[in-house]
Amino acid sequence: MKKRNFAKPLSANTHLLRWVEKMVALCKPARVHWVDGSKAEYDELCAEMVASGTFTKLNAKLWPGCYHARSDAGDVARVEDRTYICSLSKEAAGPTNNWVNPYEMRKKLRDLFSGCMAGRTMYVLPFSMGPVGGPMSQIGVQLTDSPYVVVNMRIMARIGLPVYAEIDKGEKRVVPCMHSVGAPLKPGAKDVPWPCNAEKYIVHFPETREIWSFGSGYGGNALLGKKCFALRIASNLARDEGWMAEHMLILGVEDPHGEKTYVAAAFPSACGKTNFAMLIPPAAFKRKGWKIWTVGDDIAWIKPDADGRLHAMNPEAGFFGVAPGTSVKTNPNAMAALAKNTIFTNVALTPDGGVWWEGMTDKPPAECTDWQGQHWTPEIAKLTGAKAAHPNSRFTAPASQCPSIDPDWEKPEGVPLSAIIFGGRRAATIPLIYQAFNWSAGVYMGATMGSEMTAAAAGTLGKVRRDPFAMLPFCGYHMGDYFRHWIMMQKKLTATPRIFHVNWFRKGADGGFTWPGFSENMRILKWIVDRARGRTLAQETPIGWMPSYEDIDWTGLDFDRAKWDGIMAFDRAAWRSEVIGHEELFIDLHDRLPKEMIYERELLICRI
Ligand code: TSX
Ligand code: MN
Repeated sequence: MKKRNFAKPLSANTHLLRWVEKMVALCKPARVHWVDGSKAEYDELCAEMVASGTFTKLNAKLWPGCYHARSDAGDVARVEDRTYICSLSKEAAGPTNNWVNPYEMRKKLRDLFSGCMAGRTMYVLPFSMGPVGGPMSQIGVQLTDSPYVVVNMRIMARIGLPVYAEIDKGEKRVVPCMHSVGAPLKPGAKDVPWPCNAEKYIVHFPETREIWSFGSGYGGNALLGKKCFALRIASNLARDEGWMAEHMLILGVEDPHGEKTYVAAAFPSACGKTNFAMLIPPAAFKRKGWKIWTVGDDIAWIKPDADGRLHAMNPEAGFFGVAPGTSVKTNPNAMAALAKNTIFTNVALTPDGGVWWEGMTDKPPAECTDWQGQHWTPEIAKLTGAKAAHPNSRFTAPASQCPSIDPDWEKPEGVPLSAIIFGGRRAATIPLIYQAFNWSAGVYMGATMGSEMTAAAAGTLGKVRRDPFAMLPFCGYHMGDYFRHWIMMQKKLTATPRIFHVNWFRKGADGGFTWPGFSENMRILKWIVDRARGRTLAQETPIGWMPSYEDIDWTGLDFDRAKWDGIMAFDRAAWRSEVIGHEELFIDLHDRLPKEMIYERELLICRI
C-alpha cells in the first residue's frame, strides 16, 4: 500500500494555508499532518498510539474496534477555573466567567505556544459541527499536537476531506482552534503516554471567534468542537444571529399514531441526561406503540425556520459520556452504542482485555487494573475506597451506533421542537413535573434552575447550586444578556415550545427517592407531549400547570396516590426560601438582568 504524504496541504484556501504557516512558525512542530478523516488514517493513528503506550487495544472478540487510554492523574476533567472568556470588555463576559484582558491574554498565549509542539506532529484537523454543508452547521479547524484528540474528534464531529471542500468554497467563516498539550519533546527524549502541562489555559475570544487551549488533552479542554465551540463560541454566534446554542439533549417521542414530537432538555451534571436521551419506555408503553428516538445527548443548536417554528439540531456526531453508572439496566442503548468502535478513557482494564467501571455490573470483576494502572480488587476497594474507574471516566462512541438514534438525527435543518424541559436534582421543594404558564415564566424557570451537590468534594452536601439553563460553565457572555436573548427569541416565533420542569430526585419521609425514574420517566414525558399537543388538561397552581394523578398513565406501575401527592406537593414555606435563592442569583447578575425576570419573580411571590 502506498503511504500518503500527510505533509501535503489538503486545502487551497489561502487564509487557512497562511494561518497554518503562521502557527507552525509559532509552535515549531517537527512535522505537519493534514488530517483527511479516513478510516485508514484513524487506524494508523490508533496503531501508533498503541505502539507509543497511549492506547491499549481491547480484546477484539469482546470489544471490536475499541481502545483504552489512561490520562495523566492531573488531567481528568474540564478545568473551569482555568477557562477564560476574553472579550474586549470584562462587562461583556459577566460575573460568571473568568476574564482577562485579551491583549494580555494574547501575550501570555504567545509565550505558552512558542515552541510548544517541538518534537511533535501538528495535526490540521478540519471539522464541521452539524452535517457538512448544512444550513445550521459551523466549521472549525483545530491545530493540535495530540493524536488522541484527532481520533476522538473523528467520532465526535464530521472531519476531514468533505470539510476542506466546504472551507475551499470560502462561503463560511472558519473558527480557528489552537490546541497543544503543552509538552514539547527534546530531541531524543522519550515521550510519556499522556503528555500534558500542569499549567492549563482554555481561552475563548468571542469577538474574533477564536479558541486557544493549552496544557490539557482531556475532554472538553481538548476536543474543541464540543464545549468551547458548540457552546461558548456558538452562544455568541447565536446571540448575534438570532438562534440558540444550548446545553440540551434532543429526543423524539413517537406516539401510538406514529406521530413524533421532539423535545429538548437541559439538566445540570449528574442528573442522567444521556440516560434520558436514550430512554426505553416501560413494557406497557411499548405495547401501546410508544417509542423514544435519540437525536442528541448534550448540545442543541436551535433556530427558527422561515415559518417561525423552532428547529433543533445536534451539532455532534458522537457521545462523550460518563462511564460510571452506565449499565444494561440504566441505559441499554448507551451500552449498545459503546459496544464497538469506542474509545474508553480512565475506565478500568479487565484481565480478559475488556473494560469495567463502577455500576457497569452488579458484581465487580475479581481483579482489574484501575484507571491509574494499579492492581484493583473489590477487597482493596473496601479497605481504601479506591475506584476502579475515575468518576469522570468516559466513552467516546459514534451516535450512529445507538439503537434508538432517530432516522432524522442528521437532518441539516434539524427537527421541529415542541417542548423544552428543565430539570435538577432536588431532594425537596421542586415537584416531579410542572409546566410554565408561558414563555417568560419558562425563561424564569430556566434561569433559576439548580441542583444539589451529591459529592461533598464539590461543595456543601445538599446545598442548591444555581445553574441557569445548565449553562453556567458554558455561556460565552454575560448570563444576564443570555436571559435577555431567551426573552427576545419569542418575538421571532409564531409558536413557542411549551416549557416544563422535572425533578426525578425528590425524596420522601423515608429519605429515599420516591420516583422510580429511568424508564418510568416515560409516563411524565407522555404528559409533556400530550400538553404540548393540547391533548390533556392540567391544574393551575402557584408555580405552574400540573397534572393530577388521573392525568398520568399508570399502566404497569404500582405508584399510589399518596406517593404522587408527596412528590407533587407544593410547599408554600419551602418556596419562600426558594425565591430568596433566586434573588441571590439575580443580585450577582443585577446590572444586566432583564426586567422580565424581576416581574416574573414578583408574580411568583404574589402567587405563593
Ligand atoms: O439517569 C437517571 N435518571 C434518568 C433516566 C432516564 N438516574 C441516574 C442518576 C444520574 C446519573 C436516576 N437516578 C434517575 C433517573 O430518572 N432517578 C434516580 C434516582 C433513583 C435511583 C435508584 C432507584 C430509583 C430512583 N431505584 C432502585 O435503584 C431500585
Ligand atoms: Mn454536557
